[in-house]
Amino acid sequence: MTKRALITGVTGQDGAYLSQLLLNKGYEVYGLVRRSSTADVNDVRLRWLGIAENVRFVDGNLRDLSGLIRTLRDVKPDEIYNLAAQSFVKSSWQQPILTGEVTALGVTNILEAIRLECPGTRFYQASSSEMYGLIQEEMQSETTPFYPRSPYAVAKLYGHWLTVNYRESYGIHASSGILFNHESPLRGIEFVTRKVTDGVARIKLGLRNELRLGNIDAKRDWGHSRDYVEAMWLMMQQDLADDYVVATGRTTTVRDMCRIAFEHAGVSMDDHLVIDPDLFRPAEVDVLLGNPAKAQEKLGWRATTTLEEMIVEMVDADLKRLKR
Ligand code: NDP
Ligand code: GDR
Repeated sequence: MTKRALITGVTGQDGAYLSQLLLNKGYEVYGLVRRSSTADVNDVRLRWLGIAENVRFVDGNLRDLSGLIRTLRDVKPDEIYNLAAQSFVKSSWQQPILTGEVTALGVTNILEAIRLECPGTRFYQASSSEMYGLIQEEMQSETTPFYPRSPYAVAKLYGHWLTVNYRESYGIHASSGILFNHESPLRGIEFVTRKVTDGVARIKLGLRNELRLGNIDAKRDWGHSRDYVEAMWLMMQQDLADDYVVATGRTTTVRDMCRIAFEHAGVSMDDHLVIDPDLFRPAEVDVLLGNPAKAQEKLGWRATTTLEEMIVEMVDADLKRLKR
């Protein structure tokens, strides 16, 4: 029988790659999209992958419980992937209440809709390495204590624990993927990797002269979104729901990530990179390094794309896009 998946956040980076993966596996893919005054769905990423026509859009918002209940009644999904969120950490200080309403309480809405309408549906929650924040252990695993450092991370921690709680309270097949940073040519322009690859491509083409960044000493464990959505799907295929860290096990400074992009484009980093104190955050997560041993052992998952390969792919995609 054809499986049916509902993805919230289908217009985002992960929503696009996950749609592609599920369509390739023969799923019927439904995507929750929020209405905007421009009539068209924001399907630019899905179009980039050539799959916009294959995703069935349903109107909805993570903040609207009754709409979610109606959607689940109509769609009757076998699997729900909750990727929707106010996902930009820096914005969460500017919009802490909105971040809480969507990124935290939105999880309650969708889990309540599942409990009331289709308790047999499997649920994936997009949790985040940001929950570790002020690091308690050198390598973070499923058992490392959390210490969130932004309104975003606090909201994600709520969503994570609610997922665990609905699993334990109601027996819902609800899994939480604690994903470390993952990027791609479809990454939003506000996130540091894409800001760098787009900026470097603009400098290379003579469209701009400088790239302004904040804290380039921060370290992140970066992987590719295409690899990470596979881990989401694998979690949903397990007999028992559980929580998994998804990471590469390698950490790199923003500075060194930047260097890969500049060197690939053949542009001098020293001549063009400017540090802007306004871009520093009120509280920083200095270093993240994930231990993916459990995902490797239980899901048979591992990251396949190196940081170098990914940054080169992103710079090339931005050069191509800008030349067009
Ligand atoms: P994006 O920011 O690219 O996508 C976010 C999505 O959420 C968009 O489709 C957006 O829709 C949607 N959305 C926002 N608010 C609402 C709302 N109120 N109702 C319905 N939809 C809404 O994020 P990513 O694809 O990068 O990440 C996917 C998820 O994984 C997010 O929850 C993120 O926090 C989490 N995560 C991401 C990591 C990463 O490194 N990428 C790492 C760990 C966790 P619209 O197009 O209308 O704005
Ligand atoms: P992050 O990603 O906050 O880790 O959250 P981001 O790319 O925004 O920042 C990574 C690190 O780079 C530093 N930095 C800058 N960041 C941005 N955006 N812009 C800059 O100019 C800049 N200069 C330095 C930041 O201070 C930070 O240390 C991402 C999101 O996808 C979350 O949704 C997800 O949960 C986590 O990854 C895991």
